[in-house]
Amino acid sequence: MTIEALIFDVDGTLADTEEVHRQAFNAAFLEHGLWWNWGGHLYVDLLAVAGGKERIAHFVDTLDADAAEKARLKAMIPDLHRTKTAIYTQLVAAGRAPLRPGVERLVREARAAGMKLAIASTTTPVNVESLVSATLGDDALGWFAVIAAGDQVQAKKPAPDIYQLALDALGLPGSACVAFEDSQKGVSAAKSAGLCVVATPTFWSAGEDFSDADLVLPGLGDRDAPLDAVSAARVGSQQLGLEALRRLCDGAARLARSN
Ligand code: XBP
Ligand code: MG
Repeated sequence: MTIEALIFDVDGTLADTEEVHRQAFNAAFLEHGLWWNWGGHLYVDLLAVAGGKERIAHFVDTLDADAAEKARLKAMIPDLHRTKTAIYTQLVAAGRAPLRPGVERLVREARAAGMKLAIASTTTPVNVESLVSATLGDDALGWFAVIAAGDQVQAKKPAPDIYQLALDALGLPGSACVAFEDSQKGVSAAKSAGLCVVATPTFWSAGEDFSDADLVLPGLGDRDAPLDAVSAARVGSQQLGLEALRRLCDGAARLARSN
């Protein structure tokens, strides 16, 4: 398999951002006079719903309130989410969401090898821009040939739409690309779009089913955070590199053809 592009999910994959999102949601609720507070356990459940606006609407549906009150609360969502996004980007700009181990190394390796880079995320585009700028520098936004994010598609993950949008913009088939994801719904979206998928679960997604992924790792590994012994044995190195990716995805393609 010739890998033409690496396509990265953002939240949980480039960086472990969901705690920052959770804090931004709670701060926005307070700012709008809502005494809602999403604790960690509740947020793990709410993350089953992709998209911050959709997540708030789902939460409203769970409230013990009449239809008129739910309609009133849902009418607040656009303003609520704008406030949340403003708070989130401030927290990210302040360095609250560092890249996960191995992400910068692999991005730089792929660039040096002439591969294309893209992003396929459910989060709001300005969140992607703030995270990439804060962690890789302002020039790094130009490293990504395509940034497919948020409401650019109607159907969010696990629908494949955001990956298909990225593939169409890249002019590449899914079979020539590798996706990196942290959640079951993200793995499903990328597999449905025909990509080879590496999953790197976080605390927030640890309990999910990753059996559809072509490879599951605790992280991508780097000098300061090498892979554990079992993962390193599977990858053949202390960190996931382009050669291991090629072997992995060749194997995945052969398996897919034999089924
Ligand atoms: C994860 C999501 C996003 C974030 C919140 O996106 O589902 O909704 O949790 O961001 P990814 P917004 O596909 O990158 O894992 O409030 O901007 O939606
Ligand atoms: Mg994610």
